[in-house]
Amino acid sequence: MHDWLNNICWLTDSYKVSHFKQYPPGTRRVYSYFESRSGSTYPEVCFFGLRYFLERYLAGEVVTAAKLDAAESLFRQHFGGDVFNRVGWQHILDKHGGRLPIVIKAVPEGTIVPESNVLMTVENTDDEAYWLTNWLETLLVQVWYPSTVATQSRAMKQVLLRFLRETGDPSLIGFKLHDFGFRGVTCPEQAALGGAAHLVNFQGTDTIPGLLLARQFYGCEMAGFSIPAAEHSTITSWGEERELDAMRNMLTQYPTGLVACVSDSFDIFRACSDYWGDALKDIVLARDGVLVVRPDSGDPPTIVVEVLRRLGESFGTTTNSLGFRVLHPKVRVIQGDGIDFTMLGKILSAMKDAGWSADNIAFGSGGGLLQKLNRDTQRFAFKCSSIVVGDQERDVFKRPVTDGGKKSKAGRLKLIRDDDGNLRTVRESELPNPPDLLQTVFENGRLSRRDSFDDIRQRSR
Ligand code: AOY
Repeated sequence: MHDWLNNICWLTDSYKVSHFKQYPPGTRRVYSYFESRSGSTYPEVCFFGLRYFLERYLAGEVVTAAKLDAAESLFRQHFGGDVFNRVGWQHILDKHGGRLPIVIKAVPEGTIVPESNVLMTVENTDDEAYWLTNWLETLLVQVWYPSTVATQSRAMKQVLLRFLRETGDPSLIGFKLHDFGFRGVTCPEQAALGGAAHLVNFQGTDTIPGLLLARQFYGCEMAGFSIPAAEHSTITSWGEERELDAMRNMLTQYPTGLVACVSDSFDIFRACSDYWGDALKDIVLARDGVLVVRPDSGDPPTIVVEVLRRLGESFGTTTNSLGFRVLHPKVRVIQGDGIDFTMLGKILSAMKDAGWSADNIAFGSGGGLLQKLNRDTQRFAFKCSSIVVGDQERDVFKRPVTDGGKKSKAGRLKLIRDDDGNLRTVRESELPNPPDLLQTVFENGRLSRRDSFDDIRQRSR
């Protein structure tokens, strides 16, 4: 029951079921590649997540007689006729023991690749399975999602690092952007992929499935960390007249370490000035730990600066060597409402303009981190660039007059580092040197040794 989707015969688009009859007669090889086309939102891509798709859906003896029977029956109803290539799939079962006769090469995960370069190539290894290469497009292109999350989270890291360098301490970067996104995605599998992708660049997360994916598929024992934190229900359930007691309770229940408390349930300004900054001030200062105050409504740049002003007024500040103010070390702020790439820069700018170091704040991001993006954010596409028909190899490409930005590359491709140190896509035939950076990750059902999460993080750094 839990494995109801797990059949490669139906992890594709319906029309692809019909494509085996549509290639030129005599086609023996179909070679396709995956890229982030030019004009993407972020100029360089962090490639991440392929191992999950390969191991979860494509590795091993994925074709069985039972799965072929089930697919044949489904497609007979779906198409109202015998469109399904039972003979072709039966060949994979009989001749290859149900392992896919495909070779996939890809850039190592975590590599930062400028847009418009090959990231992955796919080709059949058995002449009879020429139709299988692009059957796999649908599933393989889904790597767009973890790659786009990793790409955008890395771009947000660059913004944070710029402000930390200008106003504070860049060594704090690992916990400056916390993943709040689980509830805003469509399903636990997406949370796992997006959550793990964010952890390529950061160490703070509340998205538990991301940890599990990093552990299960990339061998990372514990990829991310969190702290005790309030939500509105744990504060508002005390009633407005006892909000102060709710906040005091947070400090006494967690007498040491970091603790975060959402503070806008009724009046964020009263909470900062009268509760944290007055009634509870001595407890906060006596605590062996850090109180993190969380506003959660209003115009984020305005509210953050005002919260800092009030906390600074009550708890005091110091001025760092760069000339920016830092709150008393027992008090910090986390802004988790409205955070996306654009808002992050606006808040940090407003803080800097008001003389505040970025050291004072961390951010939480949910929808803006895991959901407010799509395949067009990085213009990801998978296209055939070469075929073999009979004994003739031919270039394949598209070049629509209606959109020059959609033209695709031709030929068998490799990714190289050129003399200037830049990554570039050239034809495979263009000389053995420099060497191809694409590595074989899947060959006839078998996976290559996986990258560790640490290696992936190191590449992205
Ligand atoms: N978590 C830091 C630890 C996490 C959260 C998760 C949606 C945290 C809040 C916090 O401090 O306030 C999902 C919203 C918030």
